[in-house]
Amino acid sequence: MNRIDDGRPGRREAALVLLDALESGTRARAAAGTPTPTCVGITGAPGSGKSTLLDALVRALRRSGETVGIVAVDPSSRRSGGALLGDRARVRSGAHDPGVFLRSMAARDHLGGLADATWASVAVLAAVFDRVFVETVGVGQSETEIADLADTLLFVAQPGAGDVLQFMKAGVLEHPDVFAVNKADLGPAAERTASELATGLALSSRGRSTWTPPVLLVSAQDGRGIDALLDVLSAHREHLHVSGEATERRARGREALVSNALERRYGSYGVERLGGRPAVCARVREAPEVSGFALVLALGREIEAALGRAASAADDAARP
Ligand SMILES: Nc1nc2c(ncn2[C@@H]2O[C@H](COP(=O)(O)OP(=O)(O)OP(=O)(O)O)[C@@H](O)[C@H]2O)c(=O)[nH]1
Ligand SMILES: [Mg+2]
Repeated sequence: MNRIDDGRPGRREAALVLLDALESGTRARAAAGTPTPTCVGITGAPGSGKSTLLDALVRALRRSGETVGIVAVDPSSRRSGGALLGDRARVRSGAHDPGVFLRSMAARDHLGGLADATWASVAVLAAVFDRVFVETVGVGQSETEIADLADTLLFVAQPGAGDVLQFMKAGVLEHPDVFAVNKADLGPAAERTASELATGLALSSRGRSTWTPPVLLVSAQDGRGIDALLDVLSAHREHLHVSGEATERRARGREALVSNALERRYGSYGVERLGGRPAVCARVREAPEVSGFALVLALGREIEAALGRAASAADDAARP
């Protein structure tokens, strides 16, 4: 993780090579029939209880002997380091347990590269732990990026979070596979929010999946609904495999991750050198056996070569 976090020029390639090796290892395990971890993304408004809920899930998973890797992403940097440490304290179960690893990441530590850093961290954790979770505050861009990365997206709402129309306008109903209304211990307000969410979901159109996102009432505080939530997460994992959606979803996610990474590195001008985003996505689709990280490296080299040619052509043109 230290190596992939090393942002110095020249180190990025070494990091991508390492990540490629990790991803290839994970893929080889999958090919040999060894179960590989699915990545569950957790989003929701600040304070909805994502970290507390994750802590409850982790404790339940540890009781059944599963190891857990967690990436906690704070895209807004709106909190101080102290608050991030508070976050760490809330996911308490990992403190003295080698079966749990938590990595907190703030935007200010990864200028321009939080999404890349998250992708990389997930690849590292997936090579080591049975389960991988990514927690991120549900604000704008980070949410769609987590949807590209996660196999299952869990949205955490809290009582009084809003009505049908607000949920629909905020776009929170589009991506998540599972909805949990947390703080059910607070009473009937939680049930009202759950039914608003369910109504909103029934009204919204959601792609071609045959999966109907369930809405659960849970309490991270008193533990109600936690086992049911774990069952639903397993059921979604099962659904992805049985329906074949796992492959399609990972393929689409990979296209987005690679294109986004290239765009951040070389700008849309750079990506245009390869024919633009659709062309890049097609290249990614044509190489399912190559890791996303290796593709970023290879396509990045092509862009650099094209940019170099453009630069020397401009030099030639400028010559008297
Ligand atoms: N009553 C009640 N309070 C809860 C429950 N779960 C979390 N809380 C409280 O809600 C507050 C926010 O919890 P967090 O877990 O930090 O929420 P979060 O969504 O991770 O917040 P950010 O990371 O800041 O976005 C804390 O004070 C928790 O103690 C619950 O099930 N019931
Ligand atoms: Mg949190």
